[in-house]
Amino acid sequence: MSTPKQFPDGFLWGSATASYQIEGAAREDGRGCCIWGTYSRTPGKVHAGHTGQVACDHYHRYAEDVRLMRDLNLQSYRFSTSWARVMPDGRSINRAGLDFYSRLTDELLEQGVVPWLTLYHWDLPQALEDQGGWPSRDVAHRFADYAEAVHEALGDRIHYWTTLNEPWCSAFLGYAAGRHAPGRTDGPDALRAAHHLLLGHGLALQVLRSRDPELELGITLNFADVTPADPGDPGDRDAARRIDGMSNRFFIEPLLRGGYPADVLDDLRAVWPEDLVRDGDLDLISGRMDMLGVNYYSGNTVTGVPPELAHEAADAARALGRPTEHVGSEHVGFVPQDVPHTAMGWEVRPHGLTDLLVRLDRDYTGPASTDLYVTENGAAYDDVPDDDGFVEDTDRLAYVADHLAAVHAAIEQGATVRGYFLWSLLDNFEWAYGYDKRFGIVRVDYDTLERTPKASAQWYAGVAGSNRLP
Ligand code: GBH
Repeated sequence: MSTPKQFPDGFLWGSATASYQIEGAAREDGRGCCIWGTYSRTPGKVHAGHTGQVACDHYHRYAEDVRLMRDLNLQSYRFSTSWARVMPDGRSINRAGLDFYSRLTDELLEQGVVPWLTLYHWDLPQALEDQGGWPSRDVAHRFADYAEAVHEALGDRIHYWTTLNEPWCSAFLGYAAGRHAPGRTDGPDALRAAHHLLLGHGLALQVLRSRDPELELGITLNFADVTPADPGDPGDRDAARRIDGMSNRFFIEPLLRGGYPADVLDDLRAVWPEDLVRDGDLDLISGRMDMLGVNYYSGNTVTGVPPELAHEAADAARALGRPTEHVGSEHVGFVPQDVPHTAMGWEVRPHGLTDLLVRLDRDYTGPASTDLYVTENGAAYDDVPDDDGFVEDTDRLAYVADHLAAVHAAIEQGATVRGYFLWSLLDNFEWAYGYDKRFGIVRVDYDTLERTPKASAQWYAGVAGSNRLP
């Protein structure tokens, strides 16, 4: 018998969702169209032609969902606001859209659940994509205006504000690989998007800070556990440096060290737009953050070619014309490991989360006195409901338990981790996979829209209620 793992006092237990993935009501109360609406209606882009038109119908069922959170002992709820609901054309304010988030916030507070707001979880108003999207610098300024509008409506009741969710995905899956909305495949545009997302973060941070110095402000990034296939092989080590550079350091370094990593800029020199970064941008981007949100799911073992041949190999990969998110490192190979996988095909690598949190604290957030929160972690598995809709999801439960043990280990090693948000509260629209992949600890029956907590939810309620891992 091992002893239960106790978490620090005040550790924040929550769950997370995102607007486009759960709300539905895509045409209600003046909501504008967003890039995921357009993308999901484009044949061949999303599994089985699924869209977010109805999703979990959270827009109408939010009160029931908040009660569910309370019943599950959740202390905090991380949700995102839909820019196109608040600003249907990306510019002018839609009062009815803001009212929904106001009702949601009131309901959360009434049930004793701390609201944690994310301003952007991938659903750019289509009108702004039509004007160039994130590769266009103007969108960063529009984002700051949007942040101001949301703060004007909710700032009196919400303390935790994160600007962006996973800008890596928006930039590289959306504009380089084309596997996410808006489905474009242009390397330099993806880099423009990445920089303008960060700039938008910096501008929004400045607006929010000046409106209320008491807010807890930050951003959420996705991180991957990257290891070389053969640590003794220089090509493999270089591949790991590159993928770690693009997936992890490309965003964290401008935010917390004031500049893009030199080795990554070097990898990108053939595609980096010369005029992209203007004077003052990096000062804005590196504005003080109170917290960093860490999304962690998995990682990769990578292999390269000898460094002297890397550029040739990248050219060859590009010439094959297969769009990839790994801009500038097209030649890197991914070596599947003989470990358990989730239904997404992602490797289960809990130890990577300990290493990541310890590294972030030591190299980035610790020195800056920025708190770490795990803002997403969870897994999709092929759930089998019984006749009552109950799912005995031992696999998901084990995934979460192992990753919570990894978080606990990082805290024991000194990392300042203040909370954990499980992805996700509900089964929902899993982007390009539609409703085919289920991440919820609560099952959603997409015919009746009925919610049924799974075994993992009951278990997680126990953890959240006792502040310790059994
Ligand atoms: C998150 O993104 C999103 O924020 C959320 O909306 C989504 O529903 C959820 O995850 C589940 O997909 O390099 O081995 O880690 C996930 C971001 C980035 C995670 C790419 C998987 C590739 C596998 N993903 N990553 S790995």
